[in-house]
Amino acid sequence: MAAGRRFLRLLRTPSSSMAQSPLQGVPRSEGLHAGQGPRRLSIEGNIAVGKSTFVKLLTKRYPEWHVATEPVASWQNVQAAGPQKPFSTPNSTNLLDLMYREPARWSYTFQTFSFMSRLKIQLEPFPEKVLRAKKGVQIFERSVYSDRYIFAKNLFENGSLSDMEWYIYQDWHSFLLQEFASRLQLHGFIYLQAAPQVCLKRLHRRAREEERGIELEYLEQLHGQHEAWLVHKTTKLHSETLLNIPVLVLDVNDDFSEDATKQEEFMKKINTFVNTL
Ligand code: UDP
Ligand code: DCM
Ligand code: MG
Repeated sequence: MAAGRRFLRLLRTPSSSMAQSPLQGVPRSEGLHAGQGPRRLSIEGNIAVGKSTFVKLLTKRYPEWHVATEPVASWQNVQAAGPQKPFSTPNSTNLLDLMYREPARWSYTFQTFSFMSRLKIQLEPFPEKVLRAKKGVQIFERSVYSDRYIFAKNLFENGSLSDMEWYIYQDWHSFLLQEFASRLQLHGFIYLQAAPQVCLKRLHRRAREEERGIELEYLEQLHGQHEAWLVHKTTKLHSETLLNIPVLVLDVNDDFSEDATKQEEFMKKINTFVNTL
């Protein structure tokens, strides 16, 4: 089944309707930038844009930084006996696969699970090497914010989350983010930006089995969500703090994985960016 086509068919909110005041009715919250502790950044970007490839480069260049990769493997192997589908074993379920096969049934379940796995990672204490460093840096591959403002929001807009599910999701998401605000704080986003066509090409190159039905239209929807949130700043957010977190946009349309000059250019930009945070 073509997941992208299915998502698109269900689309009920035109993206132009997202052009609203980003903070309507939202309480002001305190800034996150006080203090001189480690700086925490998240790498954001569309599916298969090159985030994991990019964080590998960062790990090589900055071994003293701590990098937390996206826990996709745990979403592909949930320790619960589930519906017997391909890619699931008797004692585990591939939730990523279920979501792409039956988005209306499994998207809410997937989004709660992926959020919880992300929350646990973001709440972990700073590793020793980060605390020891003069300017410790922690990098996350995506964040609890992209879970909501990219994926869950998009799944609601294309009809894969019901009104009730989206309401409940936002309710607990806002509550938990408020409860854990100080421990979840991020100081910057690095947005890897590329055309959806480029992401599709890389998605095919990676050939992750569960994603084989994803079509260009779905990547276009997600691209629109990234642009609205991180570039145009038109996405309605739960807190002003989030709106004010600095964003570094890197154009990764050209392949960078084998291009040392390009990599050097990115590393310089990141170094400058981190030093301003
Ligand atoms: N890739 C590539 N050129 C690049 C960056 C990535 O060919 O400049 C490939 C990479 O080898 C992988 C696919 O694109 O096969 C998706 O990359 P990655 O898993 O890093 O993307 P993510 O989903 O983490 O953003
Ligand atoms: N994903 C999702 N919802 C989230 C986070 C991720 O649907 N909140 C999906 C998109 C990709 C996979 O999980 O199929 C993450 O892989 P990637 O790093 O390639 O984007
Ligand atoms: Mg990745």
